[in-house]
Amino acid sequence: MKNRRDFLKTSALAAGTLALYGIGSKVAFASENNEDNLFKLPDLEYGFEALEPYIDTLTMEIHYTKHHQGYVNNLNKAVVAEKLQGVSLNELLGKVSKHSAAIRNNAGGHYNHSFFWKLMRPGGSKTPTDALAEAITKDFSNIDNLQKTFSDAAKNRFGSGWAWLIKSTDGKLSVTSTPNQDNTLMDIAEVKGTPVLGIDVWEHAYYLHYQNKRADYVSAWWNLINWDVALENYNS
Ligand code: MN3
Repeated sequence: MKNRRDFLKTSALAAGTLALYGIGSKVAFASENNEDNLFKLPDLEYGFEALEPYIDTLTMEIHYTKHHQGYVNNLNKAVVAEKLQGVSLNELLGKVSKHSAAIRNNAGGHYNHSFFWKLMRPGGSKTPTDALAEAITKDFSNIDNLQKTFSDAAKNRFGSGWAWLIKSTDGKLSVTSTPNQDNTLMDIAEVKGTPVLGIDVWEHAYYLHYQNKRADYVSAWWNLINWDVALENYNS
């Protein structure tokens, strides 16, 4: 999924290309939309088996091909029904209170899962770096303290939802959680901010392998974090 900066860069490039070829300047852009102005499932940058033993192959396959695809399909149905084609995902989230529950649940589901796949990589990476490392030290003293605070939020989220590490507009890091497929970019979120880390704690994310042991899944998940992506999120 592209961040806003990439989007603007890509748009400028594409607009330049179109002008270059005399195709005209009026172009409908939408960051994650395809040419039909509908959303699509992003490519997974690793295989379903790649996150073993922390997340099992079958869970990954079902989670990506059924759950995430389902959010994309239902988001597109809602976008067409509500004549919102061409509105970007971030715009939908930022004004989600103006739209239907179908938009809230499925725009959230599409954003959250796209974010989640990208944040993980086989073998993870050892530690946060650069500005993110400094911010963690400033706001949590150390990584262990962040890990504990975040993991507690993930374990204590009642029912289905997500736990987040977010950056607020003043640059401060904090941990929060949201129910269902809500996230901290939504105008209805109690605590708002840019997601830096996020974990899916719906049972579909872990039940086949961990059954009721959500805490074991949360603790294993730290082995998968791509801290380069977390840094990009922090800097976005
Ligand atoms: Mn999920």
